[in-house]
Amino acid sequence: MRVLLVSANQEKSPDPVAPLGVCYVATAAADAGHEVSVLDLCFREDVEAAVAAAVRDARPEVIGLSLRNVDNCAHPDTVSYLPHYRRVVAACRAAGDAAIVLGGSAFTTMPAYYLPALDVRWGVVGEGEATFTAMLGHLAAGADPADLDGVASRDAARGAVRVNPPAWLPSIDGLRADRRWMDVRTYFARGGMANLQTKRGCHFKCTFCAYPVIEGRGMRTRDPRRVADEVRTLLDEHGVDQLFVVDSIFNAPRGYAERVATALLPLGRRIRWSCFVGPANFTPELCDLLMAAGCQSLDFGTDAAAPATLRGLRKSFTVDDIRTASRICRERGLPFQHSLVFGGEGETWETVAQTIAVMDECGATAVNAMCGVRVYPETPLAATLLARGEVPSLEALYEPFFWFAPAVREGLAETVAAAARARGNWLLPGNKVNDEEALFARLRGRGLKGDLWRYLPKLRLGQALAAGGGQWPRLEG
Ligand code: B12
Repeated sequence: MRVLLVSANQEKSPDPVAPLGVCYVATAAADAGHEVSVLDLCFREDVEAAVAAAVRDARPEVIGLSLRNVDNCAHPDTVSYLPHYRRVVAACRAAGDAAIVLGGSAFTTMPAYYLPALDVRWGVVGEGEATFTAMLGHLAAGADPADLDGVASRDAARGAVRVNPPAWLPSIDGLRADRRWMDVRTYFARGGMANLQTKRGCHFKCTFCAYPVIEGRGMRTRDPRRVADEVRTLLDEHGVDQLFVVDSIFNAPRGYAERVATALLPLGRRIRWSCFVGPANFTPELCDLLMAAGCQSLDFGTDAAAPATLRGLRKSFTVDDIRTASRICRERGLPFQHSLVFGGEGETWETVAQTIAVMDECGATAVNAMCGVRVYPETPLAATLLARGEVPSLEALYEPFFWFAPAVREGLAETVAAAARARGNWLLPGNKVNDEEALFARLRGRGLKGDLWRYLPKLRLGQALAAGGGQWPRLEG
């Protein structure tokens, strides 16, 4: 079949993010013999014109629409992307009569919402490679794909939505994301890095997290040699030497990060990369190995640093793990960030103060803090809050919904904002206290690569020096 895949995402904060998932799906569909083209809307201002031109060129029978973000997950400056998605769907309809199939992480977290909200009949939840390809086979043969695993469908006449559970691929080792489907150079220039995946799935039980819904619970890893080959291709064929590993957590399952880093060792001097890690199972040996393999910064998915909140969120590490991991990075001079979510189950003013104090002690390069927990429909937290009557309905979670533990509901955003203001190395995506967005955009424009929060201490120093009439420190790329 003739297939057009459209990446709808236009968010450029904190960086434009290359549509890796679309590349995986496009490669699988092309390998299965379909005629595939891709339209990436990220840098396109005239959505209607871009869609019309792509449809004119590709004459698609099916348009696969990739929806990455539901919202920016940030409170109180919340952005919902639904109006933009409506515009893209309308543009697809105006341009032709191809069947539309929705997919992507946003769609997977709430298929029962998106199909009616966008008035679309078909969708795919979870991994797209096998399901979308099977669906195309059915549609080409005039068969009904509604029974396939991972297919979501909507009967417009009856208004009923059916969502079949995804059949997670037992192995992801044979998958490829052919980069010919994305503009690697533009993303490198404007986003400062390329992206790469080494595993899928998350078996952790954090109550609020949608990763197991999006990627499945079972962790499936790639052969580290294939990962290294992919990095080599990005380096040699695309000239990209800065990468972000998009795995939900890089240092799990136990031993795998070591194997990937070992495979990357021969490239260690030529590449720079970053990833999300957990504070548990983070040893000096692992840190040394990561750095030798080119790792230049780490983002810890810490969420909280008080025992009661860690328990409430069902995190699988302790405050001591956070301290130890921080010390290991600090001693080696490896830039690191802690990402936090204030206001979760078990949060009180005392735990807020504990978390802030532990952060001060840890000396992180940056702290990225969200206020209020974005509750996703399929998560354990949603089930708990619905059972306790603390959210009005399942449907209420479709629109950006942030939950605050009762003890800190009033005044949390102000308290965290004040903490951030007093420190200067804290970033609050939902509250423009130390608003780095414009500054970071300028730094990207000057060609700086990789995670820009690495530069925060120097930026603060620069601001202080400039205020006193002194010279800015040098920021290397
Ligand atoms: C890595 C990551 C980041 C990195 C990206 C770095 C980079 N250069 O790539 C950083 C830190 C920059 C980032 C930022 C943000 N992120 Co983020 N991120 C992720 C993460 C962990 C992985 C995304 C990824 O690349 N996956 C790998 C690819 C291969 O998978 P995929 O895109 O899902 O595609 C598969 C399927 O979805 C499907 N599929 C995809 N498209 C299509 C299309 C069709 C037609 C079909 C059939 C199937 C299909 O098939 C693909 C292959 O199997 C996800 C969580 C997760 N586990 O998914 C969050 C996630 C996507 N991010 C999220 C958010 C909110 C953001 C931010 C808005 C946060 C913020 N306020 O700054 C920004 C937005 C950035 C942007 N420009 O869009 C949310 C989105 C949900 C929501 N609430 O909206 C997620 C789901 C995390 C969460 N909170 O649950 N993110």
